[in-house]
Amino acid sequence: MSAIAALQERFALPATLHFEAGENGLTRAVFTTPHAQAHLYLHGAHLTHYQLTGQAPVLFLSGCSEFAADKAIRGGVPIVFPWFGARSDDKSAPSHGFARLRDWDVASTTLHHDGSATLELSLAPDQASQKLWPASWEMSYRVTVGATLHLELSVRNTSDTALHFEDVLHTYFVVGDVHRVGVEGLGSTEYLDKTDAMQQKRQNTDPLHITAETDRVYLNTRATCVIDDPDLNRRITVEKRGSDATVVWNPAQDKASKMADLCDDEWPRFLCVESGNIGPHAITLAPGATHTMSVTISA
Ligand code: TA6
Repeated sequence: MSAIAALQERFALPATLHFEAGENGLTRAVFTTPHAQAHLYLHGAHLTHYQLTGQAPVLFLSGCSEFAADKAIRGGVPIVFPWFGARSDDKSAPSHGFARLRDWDVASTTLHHDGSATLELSLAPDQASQKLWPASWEMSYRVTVGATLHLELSVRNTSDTALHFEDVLHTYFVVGDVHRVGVEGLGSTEYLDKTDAMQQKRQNTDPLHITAETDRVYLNTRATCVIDDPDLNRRITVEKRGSDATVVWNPAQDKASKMADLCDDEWPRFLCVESGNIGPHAITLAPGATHTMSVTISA
């Protein structure tokens, strides 16, 4: 029996959730619920598509994304773990950690009374991850697709020593034109400006308008953010729990032109509003403890 047939037999939810070969033959789960459709690849437990019936897609997916075993998918919701960005002590280590490069296992599927569905996936260390980051841990990721999108990422420390890590749900949102949206919720918030040698600054305006390459790690914020999009005539709400940092990123023309997995004309049509625990907000987990971060997206 093929791997997909085995997943179908164990976890498919008739008329709501099935497994199939997606881009480049990578296995994906396809959600079809009364309110929304979604795709999630087992590669990286990477949610690549979420679309409410009758609306433009909420998640951006690059048309030039490589769906390769050793590459992260460009767009959707990459899972960043156990470090954010480049590893300071190992330049050869993959950017944003290894969780988004690994094939995750399906743990369970659940159909709810309102027609929404939850897919739970799990990840544990393997030889490759142990070489990069020798630690004992277990991750679970629960994705609930319905009138809202609910993402819940848990990390459990299965060792007898403290576990120190960063985690981010690095969400790419579709926008009509990044120059015309406003991001609400980060006014008066301190941030590290990655476009200006990580200078710590304070955002005095609310909403934030994107006028150039923007790459900011906002600190000490549990705020709900809203992307107000006049072109698509919608407001995307990003609510979070268990996260003290928010990242806002758009590469603009110059950086985008250097990204092989982003097509030339795509960069004005996405904005990343990312929820996580980075730098001063990295997590230190006691032995046996679990940390859960959740994000609820509505449009
Ligand atoms: O979250 C913003 C950021 O850290 C940017 O600096 C940029 O590197 C982006 O992530 C994408 O990183 P990636 O490794 O997916 O190309």
